Amino acid sequence: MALSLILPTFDERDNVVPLLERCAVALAGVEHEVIVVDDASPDGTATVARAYAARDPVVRVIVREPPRGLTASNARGVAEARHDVIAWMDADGSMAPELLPRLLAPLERGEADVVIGSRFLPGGGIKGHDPDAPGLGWLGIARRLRGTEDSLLAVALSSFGNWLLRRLLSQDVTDWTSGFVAVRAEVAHAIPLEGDYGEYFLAFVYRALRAGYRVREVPYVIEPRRFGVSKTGENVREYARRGVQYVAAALRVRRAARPLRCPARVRSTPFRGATARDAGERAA
Ligand SMILES: Nc1nc2c(ncn2[C@@H]2O[C@H](COP(=O)(O)OP(=O)(O)O)[C@@H](O)[C@H]2O)c(=O)[nH]1
Ligand SMILES: [Mg+2]
Repeated sequence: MALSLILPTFDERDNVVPLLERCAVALAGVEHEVIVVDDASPDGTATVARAYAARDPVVRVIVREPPRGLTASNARGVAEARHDVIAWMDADGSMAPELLPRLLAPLERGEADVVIGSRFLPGGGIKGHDPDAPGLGWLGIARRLRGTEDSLLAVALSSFGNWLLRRLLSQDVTDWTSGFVAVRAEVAHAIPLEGDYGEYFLAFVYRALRAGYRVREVPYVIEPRRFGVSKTGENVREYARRGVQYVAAALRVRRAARPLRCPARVRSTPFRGATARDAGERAA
């Protein structure tokens, strides 16, 4: 089993090389390639990534033309992937590549088709969570986020959003917005990544579940971003816009997957004359 790891980047100049170095160590025992998909970052991410790739032949750097987009970048990575397992994760250093072998294990054992890194399983944790000192709850999280590039508001909204998504979609998955995942290549090719930003993830996982693929989660603790800024949002208005995008995507995939009305019930409805209203009611 060999791995294609996709790293989408936009303005991650100070994060991408340290991450590539960590990937090389974490994946030393795994046949792999790393595909950096950069959206022509103005900060020169592609330049530093290419300088690294010149020294490490398993790393490829793809620079996309505008318009930029996280979903389109991950989809491009999937299209370029050569191996039988495909994984993708954020490239800001918040997700530990050291977790990758644990994501791959259930795929290797043939026990799963999709393995998600989850912040919400026991043993996992949101940004600012300290597994060695979990006390103080949100107060401790707020304190530990100070001096990082992540905000308490973003972390709280992400937790609330996932609570809501578990109710809208399924409790079988705890982290519907993870974005840290390893999948059998067949699944990634069967279920295209669709959307604009992070909402592609919940749609992908929901469709995979509905298609009968085996979805597993592995807990991990996400780290706050140290360099650069979040592209999810920087203020309440931007988070609200993303939130609406995510919930709309959840409702859309849920609706698309709803089975058609039971035909037996439609047939047993007595025919009461062909008025437009009756026809409308039956079709509803
Ligand atoms: N290629 C590409 N990557 C993106 C884009 N937007 C965000 N990313 C990357 O997606 C990952 C997650 O973005 P991030 O800003 O960390 O979002 P946050 O974790 O929700 O704050 C990072 O690796 C970003 O560089 C984009 O438009 N194009
Ligand atoms: Mg991030």
